[in-house]
Amino acid sequence: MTENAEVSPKHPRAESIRIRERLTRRVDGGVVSLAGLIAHGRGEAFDYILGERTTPSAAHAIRAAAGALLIAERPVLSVNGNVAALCSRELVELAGVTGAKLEVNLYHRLPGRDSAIEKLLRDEGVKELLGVGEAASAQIEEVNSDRRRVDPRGILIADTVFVPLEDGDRTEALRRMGKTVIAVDLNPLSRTAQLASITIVDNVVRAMPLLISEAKRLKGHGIEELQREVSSFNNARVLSDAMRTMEERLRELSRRGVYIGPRGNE
Ligand code: PTJ
Repeated sequence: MTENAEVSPKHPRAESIRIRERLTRRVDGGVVSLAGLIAHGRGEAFDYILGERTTPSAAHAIRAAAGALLIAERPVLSVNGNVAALCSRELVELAGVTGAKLEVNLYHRLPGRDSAIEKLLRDEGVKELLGVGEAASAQIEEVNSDRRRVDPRGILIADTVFVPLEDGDRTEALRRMGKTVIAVDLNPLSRTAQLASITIVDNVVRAMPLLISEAKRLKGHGIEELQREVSSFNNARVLSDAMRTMEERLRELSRRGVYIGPRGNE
């Protein structure tokens, strides 16, 4: 059994511990893989350096991502174990606002994981869910993991795919297939971050609610305006901004020798 402790609201890092517990509590049922816990730890480390807040350049990427989802003809939100555990409600809401389909797509497709994730999403009210069981019957040959198994009604024919917390292989393959790929990744150096069309360098827990409100706000805007916003987006610049923020913060923190987070010294 995975153990979960009471988190005191007075703990200076209560929010971070609560997020961890949302993941660890989902290991036993198979939603989150053990590799998912490692991936989260890596993300946390980058989040410390970033300052645990949404930077202006991440907000810019979120705006472009919302626009790209709204102008897409066949958008799909790809769901893995970590995002199901952390943001299933937000995924269902984002799908509703943008008209995107939801598809379960797993790096480790162990027996029962897809249906455990399905249950979480059904509990949040999702009606149509792709990629569960035999429905993941198509293959993207270039992908060297279970992620190659996709739904022929979803990722295979999508023009835009949202891939929060992804590994580089599939991002590369999807780009080669001519799709727009939107990633959320706290590590601006990862292959996914580098290869995606739009990379949101932010914690998925902070980015999802912002993405939903941007999509709601932009929904009333004209398609040409959205297309202009998306086509003028420069992903290399956003990645440079994220690295510069980290560099400047580390320089400042190393001068003081203390950690300063969004709520001050912790
Ligand atoms: O559920 P599965 O089987 O599909 O597997 C999911 C994981 C995440 C294990 C799988 O996609 C994987 O192995 O991913 P990687 O290659 O470890 O990459 C995950 C990336 O997400 C890393 O660059 C982390 O820095 C980043 N990351 C982790 N947690 C967060 C994050 N980015 C944003 N928000 C987070 N909370």
